[in-house]
This record gives sequence, C-alpha cells and structure tokens, in this order.
Amino acid sequence: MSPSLAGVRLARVADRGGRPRVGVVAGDQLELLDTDDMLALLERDELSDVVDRVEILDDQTLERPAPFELLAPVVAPGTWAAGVTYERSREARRAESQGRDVYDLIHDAERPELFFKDAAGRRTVGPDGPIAARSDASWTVPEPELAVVLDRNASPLAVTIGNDVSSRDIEGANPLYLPQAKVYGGACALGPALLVPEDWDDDYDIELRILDIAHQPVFEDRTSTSSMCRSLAVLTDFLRRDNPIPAGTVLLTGTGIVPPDEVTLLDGMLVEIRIPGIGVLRNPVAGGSD
Ligand code: DO4
Ligand code: MG
Repeated sequence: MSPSLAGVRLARVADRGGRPRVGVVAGDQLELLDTDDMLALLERDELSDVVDRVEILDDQTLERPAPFELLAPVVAPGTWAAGVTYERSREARRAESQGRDVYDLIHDAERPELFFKDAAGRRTVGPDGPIAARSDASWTVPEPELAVVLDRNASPLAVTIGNDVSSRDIEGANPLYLPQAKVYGGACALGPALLVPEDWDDDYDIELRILDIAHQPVFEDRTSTSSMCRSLAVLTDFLRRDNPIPAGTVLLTGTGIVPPDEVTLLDGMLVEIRIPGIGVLRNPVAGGSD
C-alpha cells in the first residue's frame, strides 16, 4: 500500500524551463516527484509517485533548491477569506471605522464574513514573490493567516501560510470599499509548503515579522489559531452554501495579529510569516506611497 500524505509537507518548484514539479520536503531535502499535479496528489492522499531527483534546501523557508524556483504551492481557482475571526481584528476594525458597529455585529453574528480574495492565482504570489502596497493607499498591512486548501466539497485537504495583504485606510474610509482594500495585484501570498496534518484538530502558532528596508525588525508578534472565534467547519459550512467550490480553492481563516497604527508596508520592506510545522513565508514589498 502507498504511504498516506498525513504529516507530509509538499512544495511546488519550477525548473529552468519553467516546468512545475511537486516535491516532498524531508528535512533539508526536497524529493522531486515525477508529477506537477499537486491537487491530484492531495485528493489521492497517497504518495505513490516515484522520487526522481533530490535537491537540498533550507527546511524552513525552502529557499534555493537551485536550479529550481519555489512556486506558490497551489494555483487556487478561487481564494476566499474570512474576516474578524479574532478579537484583535474586531478591535482594529472598530478603531479604523471610527465607531461604526458593523465589525461588532460580524464578530458576534452566526454568519461569518467571507469575501472573495482572488481567482486563478492572478493576484497571488509564492515564496519570495513581491507582495504589494496599492499606489493609492497610505496604510497597508500584512495579515498572517492559516490558509486551508479545500476539495470540491469544501472539505480541507491541506494547510499552508497565507498573507491577506490589506489597505487599512481604504477599508477604514468605508467598509464597502473592502474589495478594493483587499483585492489587487500582489495582495495575497501563499506558501512555502502545504502540510497535510495528521490531526485536523491541531492548533497552529502564527508568527509575524516585518523588516524595514535595511532588514531590521520594525514589528513582531505571534498568535495561535486556538484564539479563533469560529471553527474551520463553520467557515467552510457557510462558504459552500449555494456556492460552487472548485477543488483547490483556498480559504484564508482571518488574522489575529494587527501591527500598531504607525506601521505601513513600504517598497523594500520584508514580511515573514512563520507557522511551525509548515515553514516561513517570506515576501518583499513592492510599491506603496511614502
Ligand atoms: O473586515 C475586514 C476583514 C478583516 C480580515 O481580513 C481579517 O480579520 O483577517
Ligand atoms: Mg484577513
């Protein structure tokens, strides 16, 4: 019988010719499989593909499996995101909206906030890809989130790290501007690997570090998915209602970390999100007003 994927970390890379390949992360080795179909592997939930090449890499960032370039671990046909799933997010939304109560209402309501973040990976980058601050925004922040890859029934297949990059000034001006604050080129990052958990009830620590252009830390904080006020089952239950969910859809599960108000992402900064067991998603920032 082929080994199951439980507990396995999977990454996608492209060789010099641009051909994508799936690899299994084993310590500091990337065992390249003879397939480029991450989704088929996840849905099969077994590791029967033959390893045909082994590359050495950094076991956290998965950087530099030269001559391979790391890709986003999955090209999601759709990416959805949940909002205000942590108390810290409610406080921040309340502050930026100058007291309007929509965020209190959504935090306590039975129906979660779910919004469409991307389609076909057009606005999503992988590890080391540039995330963006909008040119017409003055206050941009990373939102470090556990991201879940779903099958066609919205059941979870794997987890990864997601960055729901957001323009706080645009959303703060009016919550109806949310799609513009959240959906633009470079507003999402995924990676560096997918983890198929052995136990879906496990919680994850999430650590955020923002580095300035000299790569000195300007902010760091951590949270845990144990602080989420909604379960993954509730989020996916609402997501699938009357809504087609193509296999490979990604759901970002909300942020529990909000940088202080004076922090905004600027061209040349670096954002690192670490989830032990998955790795480190590191992205430079491009654009932004200053
Ligand atoms: O309502 C705004 C969305 C907030 C969000 O994306 C989050 O809490 O992660
Ligand atoms: Mg978010």
